[in-house]
Amino acid sequence: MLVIGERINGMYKDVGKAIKERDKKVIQDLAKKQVASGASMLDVNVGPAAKDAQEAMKWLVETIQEVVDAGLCLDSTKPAVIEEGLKVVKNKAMVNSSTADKEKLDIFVPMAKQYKARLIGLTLGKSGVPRDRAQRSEYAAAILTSCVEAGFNLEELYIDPIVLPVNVAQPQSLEALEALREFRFLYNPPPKTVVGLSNVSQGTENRSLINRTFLIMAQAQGLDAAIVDPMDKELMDAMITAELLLNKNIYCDSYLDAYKKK
Ligand code: THG
Repeated sequence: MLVIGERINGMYKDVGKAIKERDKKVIQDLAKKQVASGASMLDVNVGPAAKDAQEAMKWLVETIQEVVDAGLCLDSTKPAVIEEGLKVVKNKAMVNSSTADKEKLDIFVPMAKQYKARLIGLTLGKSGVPRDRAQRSEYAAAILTSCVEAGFNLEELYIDPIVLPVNVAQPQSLEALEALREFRFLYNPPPKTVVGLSNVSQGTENRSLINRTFLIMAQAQGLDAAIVDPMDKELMDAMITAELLLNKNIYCDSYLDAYKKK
């Protein structure tokens, strides 16, 4: 599982405040803690409030890189904001994300290719969130077509079925899970997949329990990557145990510790 730490996102109050005040310590502590907890990439999102989003992205990337070597997953809907980050990323970069709209794909696919970055393709169209598993597969096929036509290395592509809060869109959790399975039949080799896990529990009472239960179900459908809070130890232990049971790691009594030392 490619673990992408979600915490450096202006959506979180502490991070939003740190970005506004250009307070490096808050950001660097979160970067170090997430990497120590098992994240191999860190999501970087300036949040909805940042006025100077491009400048804030550059500052975040440089601030994080002062303390960790993790890959960075640049999270914005705006191409200019992502590109500002791509220019300064030293290690592996990930473009998060393009929708399945042709106009967006025509910008983001060549951009990811130029910077040798991974790319997340959201199964989102102009009409907003996908209705069901079939519409998710239609959008996934459009993303795959664009990438193949542009000569983008499919090993670097991750398709996101869009996870929605279970408290407001309950049937969508199952639709997203089934879509993960259906994507495997769209292309050979099957495209990789990613989810933004914490979406599923937004506004609910049992956030951590709902997150880890959904993550394991998604893993059973072949999920390759997830944007998660790696500091949630129960979540990480459940994820590592699911990988063991899916025969992705070799068993030993200390398999939980062994995973984190990788
Ligand atoms: N797919 C992709 N990228 C994504 C998402 C996705 N990036 C953003 C998001 N979804 C994943 N990251 C988060 C980060 C935080 C929360 C949810 C998803 C979250 N935050 C608290 C909340 O809103 O309740 C903030 C609480 C606080 O202020 O402290 O839940 O789906 N490709």
